[in-house]
Amino acid sequence: MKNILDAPFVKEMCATTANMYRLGWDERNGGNISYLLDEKEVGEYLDLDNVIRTIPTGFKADGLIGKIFIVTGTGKYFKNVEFDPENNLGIIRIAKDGETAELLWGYSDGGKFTSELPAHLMSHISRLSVNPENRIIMHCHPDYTLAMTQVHEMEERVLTRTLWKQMTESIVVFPDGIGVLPWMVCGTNEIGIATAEKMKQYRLVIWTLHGIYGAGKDMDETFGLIETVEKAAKQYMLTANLPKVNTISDEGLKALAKRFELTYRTDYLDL
Ligand code: 2HA
Ligand code: ZN
Repeated sequence: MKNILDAPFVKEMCATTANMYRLGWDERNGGNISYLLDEKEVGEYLDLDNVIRTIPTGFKADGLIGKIFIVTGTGKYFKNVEFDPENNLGIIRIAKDGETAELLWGYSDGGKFTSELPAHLMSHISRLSVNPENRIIMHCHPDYTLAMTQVHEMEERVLTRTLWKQMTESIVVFPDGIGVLPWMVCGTNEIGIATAEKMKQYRLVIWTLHGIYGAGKDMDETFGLIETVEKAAKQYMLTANLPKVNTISDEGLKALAKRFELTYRTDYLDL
């Protein structure tokens, strides 16, 4: 059996959480990531018949029975993951009943997965129904995105249009736009259901006065989505108090979509 600490997926979790922490996206225990793993690959590192303990998830995820995820731990700090992955991360498999997680590795101090597991697993189900390649759900609290939720209208079309017009890359990176939830209590099945509903049409969902969810096929795609929204939100916040002299027109956005052959939300343009 190979050493699990050498597994590419453990290394990716360590590198990504460290990156996110250093960008200021994950203060204290903020943020969480879940990563759908390939059973064969995990089997090279772990005995899949050895269940360390079982943990109720608090909801049913029948669409994910038998699926294996590596997930950040509840109460754990992203800044610490790279130094002690076995305590701060866990590998879980959704049991046959759909509502129990079988711990295969990690959470070594007796801990468990993120409190946002409902939002993560329900979002995985939504994204997998749209794109079977989806593997990652990522949540964090980036500053400018969060600041924008205090001062900008939180309506999907209006918010997406503002972010598309901040810089050329926006529509290229997130042509499908951004879903928005009003402020809600986090860590509940309710916010999980609402997030997953948005994830049927968006890869990005902003939680007003809380943070952002991103989904993608791999770490780079998912990280890149959030990074680009945060950059556009930064442009907005840096210029929000200044007179706007230049902006990208709807015709300009349409020309970008043509140039990059984007499938985009045409109903988000005024043409
Ligand atoms: O895991 O970010 O939303 C801590 C959080 C809760
Ligand atoms: Zn959060």
